[in-house]
Amino acid sequence: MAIQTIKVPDLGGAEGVEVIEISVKVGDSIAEGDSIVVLETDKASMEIPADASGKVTALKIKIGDKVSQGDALIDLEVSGATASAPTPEAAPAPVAAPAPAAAPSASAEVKLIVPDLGGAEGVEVIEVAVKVGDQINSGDSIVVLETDKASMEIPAEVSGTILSLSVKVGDKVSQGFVLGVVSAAGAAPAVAATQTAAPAQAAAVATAPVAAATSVAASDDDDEEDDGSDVYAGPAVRKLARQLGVDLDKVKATGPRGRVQKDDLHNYVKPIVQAVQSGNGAVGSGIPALPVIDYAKFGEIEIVKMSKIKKLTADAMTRSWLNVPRITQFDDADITDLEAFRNSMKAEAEKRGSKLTPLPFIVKAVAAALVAEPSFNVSMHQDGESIVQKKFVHIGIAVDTPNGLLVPVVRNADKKGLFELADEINALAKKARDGKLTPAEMQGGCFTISSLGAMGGNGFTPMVSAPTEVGILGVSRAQMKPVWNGKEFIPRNMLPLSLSYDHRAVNGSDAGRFMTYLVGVIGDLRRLLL
Ligand code: CAO
Repeated sequence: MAIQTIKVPDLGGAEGVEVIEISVKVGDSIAEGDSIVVLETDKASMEIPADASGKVTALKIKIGDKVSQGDALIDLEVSGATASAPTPEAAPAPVAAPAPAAAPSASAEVKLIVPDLGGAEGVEVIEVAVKVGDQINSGDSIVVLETDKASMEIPAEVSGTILSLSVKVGDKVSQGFVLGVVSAAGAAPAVAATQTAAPAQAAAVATAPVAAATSVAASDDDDEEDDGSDVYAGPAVRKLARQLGVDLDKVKATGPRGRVQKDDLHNYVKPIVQAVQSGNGAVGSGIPALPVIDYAKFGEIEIVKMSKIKKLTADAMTRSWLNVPRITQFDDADITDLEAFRNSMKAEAEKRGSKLTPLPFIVKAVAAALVAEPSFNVSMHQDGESIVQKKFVHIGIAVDTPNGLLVPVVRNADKKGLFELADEINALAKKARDGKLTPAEMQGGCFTISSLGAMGGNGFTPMVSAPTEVGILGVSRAQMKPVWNGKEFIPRNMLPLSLSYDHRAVNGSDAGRFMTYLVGVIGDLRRLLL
C-alpha cells in the first residue's frame, strides 16, 4: 500500500480556478478515471479525474478553494503501488487543450474543426449542443465527445450563427473533423485560421490519455428540446444520467449556479429504485414513487430489518392492492345459538383434546357457502378472459406468528367435521408459529378466513390473496347487541363479518347471496344439514 497524492493537472494556463464540487469523500474506493473534483472558471467547468485506483484517505481541498496546476487534491491509498513511485502530477503528460479550432473559408464563414484530442481517435459524439440557426458566442459548447475514460466539450472559437452542422450524436470523430460552419460576423481571420490551443478558453483540458472534460453553463434557449442538453451539468453526471436513463431536466440541481451534481442524480434515482424494490411503485405504471423521508430529523429512530415473511407479505399485499378491484361487504351473524351449542360441547371437546373456538364453525359454514355459491370458488385465469372454477374446497386460515402472517390451508374443509376442523386448525396454527409449515401446507387455498375475533374490532377490509383467490372473510369480535325481533329488542350475540372480494370475478349480487347464505348458516347450524 502506498499513499499517492493526486494533484491539479495543467489547466491550459488557467490559475486560481474555483473548486465547485468534490465528487469523493474520505473512505471512498475510486477507480482510475473517476471524477474527483469539478473546477470552474468564468467560462467553463472541468472535471479532474483520478489517474489511479484506490481508497481516498484525505481531502486536501474544500468547495470554494481556488486551485492551480500542482495543487494537491486528494490522498489516495493505492494498492500494489510502491511508495517510491508516487505520481507527482495528476497529468504527467498534459497535452494541448482540445482547443476549438476554426479555419476560415473565403467568406466570413468559419469551419468548426475538431482540435487535437490528445491522440484519441474515433471519439464518440454524445451531445450536439447547437442547432443550425443558433447564435453562438465564442466559448459556447458545440459538441461533447466521450471516450471510454472521460468526456470533453468542444467549444466554439468564434461568435456567429451556425450555418450548417455535419455531425450528429453517435458519430465518431478525430482531429480535423469538420463539425459545422459558422457565419462568423466580425471574426478576426487570424484567430479563425489558427488551430492552436486556446489557453484562455481552457474549456477542455485533456490529460494523457484524454481524461479531463468540461461542461459549459446551460444555454438560455427555452425552446430547446427537452433532452437535458440545456441543463447545467458536468460530463460525468451526463454520462451517469445517460447510463441510468435519467432525463436531467427532471433532476433538482443543488450545485452552484444551478449545476446538477452527482448527488442530485443519486437523490433523484434512489427513491425510485427503493420504491420499485419495495413494491411501492412500478416502473412504467405511472404510479408515483413515495418520497424518502429522513425520520431521524424528528427524533430518535432505529432501523429494524423486516422478517422474510413480512417482506413477502408486503409484496403480496402490494400486488393485491394494485391488481384487485376489491369490494368489502359487511354483515353481522347471530351466533347466540352457535355459542350455546359450542359451550355445551366444550367438555366433550376437552375430553378428546380439542379446542373448540367459533373458528371451526365459521370454516364449516364458509365451506358450505363455497359449495352453495361456487362463484366465490374461482381464480382469475391468466388469459384475462376466463375463470378457473374449482371443484374442491380448501380454506386458508390467517395465522399471526412472531415472524409475520402465514396462511396454512385446511384441505377439503367441506368434508370435515367440527372436531376434525378444530384439531387441524390448531395443529396448523402451532406449526405456523413454530416455523414448521411446509410450502405445500400453504398452497391451494380457495378462500381465506382472517379471524381477529380474539383481538377485537367491529370490522375491517381484508385483502384478497391474488391471484389464487377471489374472496376472503374477515371475522371481528362477537358482542351482545340489541336486535329487533319484530316486537321488541332482544339481546343477541352478534359476530361482525367482512367479506372482501375481487370484483373482476365476483359481482355484487353473487357476494350478497354468499353473505346471506353464510350468515344464515352461522345463525342456524341446522341449515348445514339441508
Ligand atoms: N369473537 C369473540 N371471541 C372470539 C372470537 C370472536 N370472533 N374468535 C375467537 N374468540 C375467542 C375464542 O373463543 C377464544 O376464547 P376461549 O379460549 O374463551 O374460547 C379466544 O378468543 C382466543 O381464540 P384463539 O385466537 O386462540 O383461537 P381462534 O380459533 O379464534 O383463532 C387463529 C385461531 C390461529 C386464527 C388465531 O390464533 C390467529 O392467529 N388469529 C390472527 C389472524 C390474523 O392475524 N389475521 C389478520 C390477517 S390480516 O388480513
